[in-house]
Amino acid sequence: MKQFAIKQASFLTSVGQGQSYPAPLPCEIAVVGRSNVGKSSLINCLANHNKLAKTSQTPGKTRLINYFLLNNSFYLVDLPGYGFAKRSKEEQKDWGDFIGGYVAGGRPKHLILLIDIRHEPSAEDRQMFQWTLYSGVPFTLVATKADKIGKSQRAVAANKAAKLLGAPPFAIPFSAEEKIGKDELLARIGQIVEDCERQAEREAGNAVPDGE
Ligand SMILES: Nc1nc2c(ncn2[C@@H]2O[C@H](COP(=O)(O)OP(=O)(O)O)[C@@H](O)[C@H]2O)c(=O)[nH]1
Ligand SMILES: [Mg+2]
Repeated sequence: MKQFAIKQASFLTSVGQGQSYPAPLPCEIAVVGRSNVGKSSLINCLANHNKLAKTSQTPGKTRLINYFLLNNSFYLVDLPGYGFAKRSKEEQKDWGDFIGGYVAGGRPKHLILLIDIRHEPSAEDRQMFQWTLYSGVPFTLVATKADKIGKSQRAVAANKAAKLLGAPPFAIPFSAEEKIGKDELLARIGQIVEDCERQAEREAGNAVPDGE
C-alpha cells in the first residue's frame, strides 16, 4: 500500500470560546489529551514541521482550538489540554463546556486520544474517554513519549494504558522525538481521510436535486 504522506501543512486559525469555526471540510481530526501529553509535538511530527503548533514546557497555556490545514484537504485540530492543576473550578467547567460542545457538535469525524505511555491514565483521561464513547465519534488511542521506555516494553505499556482507560487494549506507541509510530499513525490518518471523503461523496450523491 502506498504510504500516506503529508505534503502541505499550515496553521489556519485559532477559535476561542464563543467564536465561530472555519468553514467545515469533509474531514476534521482532533487531537485530545491532558496538558503536556504531547499534542502539539505530535502535530508537528506528523506535519514534518518544527514550529507549526507551539509546544510548551509550561502546561495549560493553550485555551484555543487551533486549526491546521493539511494536504490542502483536511483539518488537524489541536485542542486545549485538560488536567492543569492550577486552573480554578470555574475554568475547568469552561473548558468542559467548550470542548464538550466541540466534540458533541459534529465537527470532528475522528478523535486522536493521547495518553502518556509511562503513566496510569488520570481521572480526567478516563472522563475524556467516557465523553468520547458517549459522543459516538470514532477514535484512535496513541501512547506518547514512547522513547522514554525501553523498546521491548513499548507495545505492552501502550496497550496497558489503553486498558486502564477502560478502552479496548490497544494504543499506538508514539514518540515525536524519535518518530516512533509515525508511519503507523499516518497510515491510520490516511484511511480516516479517505473514509471521510467517500462519505462526503455519498452524501453529495444522495442529495435530492431541487424540484424533485
Ligand atoms: N521525550 C519526549 N518528550 C516529548 C515528546 N512529545 C512531547 N514531549 C515534550 O513534552 C512537553 C509537552 O509537549 P507539547 O507537545 O507542548 O504538549 P501539549 O501540551 O499536549 O501540546 C514538551 O516539553 C515536549 O518537548 C516525545 O515524544 N518524547
Ligand atoms: Mg499544545
